[in-house]
Amino acid sequence: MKLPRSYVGSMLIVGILAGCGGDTTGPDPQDPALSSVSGNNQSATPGQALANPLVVLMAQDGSGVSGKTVSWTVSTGGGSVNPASSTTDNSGMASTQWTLGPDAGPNSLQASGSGVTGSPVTFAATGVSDDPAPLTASISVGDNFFDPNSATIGAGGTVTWTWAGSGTHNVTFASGTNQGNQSTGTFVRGFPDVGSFAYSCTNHSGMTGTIVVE
Ligand SMILES: [Cu+2]
Repeated sequence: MKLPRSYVGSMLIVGILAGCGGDTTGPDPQDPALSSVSGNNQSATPGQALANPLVVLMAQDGSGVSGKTVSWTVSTGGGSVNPASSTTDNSGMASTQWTLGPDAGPNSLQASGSGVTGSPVTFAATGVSDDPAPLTASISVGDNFFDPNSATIGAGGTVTWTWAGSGTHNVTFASGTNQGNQSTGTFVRGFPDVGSFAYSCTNHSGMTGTIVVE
């Protein structure tokens, strides 16, 4: 859109006058400004603390401002912060630790200060549920190794070993059901209890494996 020259000129004058102190509603341009430094967009298990702290910077004319209070308030997700209020250090930085709420999904938080521009600063984080361990695992019995030699299952799950090599091997635990020597076929064992269960083929030194039950 092309505006008449006289209109543009008058708008410029209005703008300059407004910049000279006519505006009393917003923060003054010379006020310190709050901005995000690090910690945004992390994820963690619901109910757990994020790995890294949230950090904001209070700056004025390019320099950090110390001794300013920053308030940290959880907006959504139902988590918590510690501390809920912190004071900027000599470099103008303030930080807190954010523990996410109990459910998977988005969480948000605001860092705010009074009499500063850029406030509040919004942080986001995501609660991500741990994948439950699978209830089955398959292990190949080779010559002379178990592949994989470590497997993780949920309590109550089962593991199936399948003889894939040409030699004769067994699956021997310290206790519970074992499989004697064979050169073909399978062996299935259930694991009702949490723990780490080592086993071996007693025919071959170093032919060992572990079942981890979570
Ligand atoms: Cu063996």
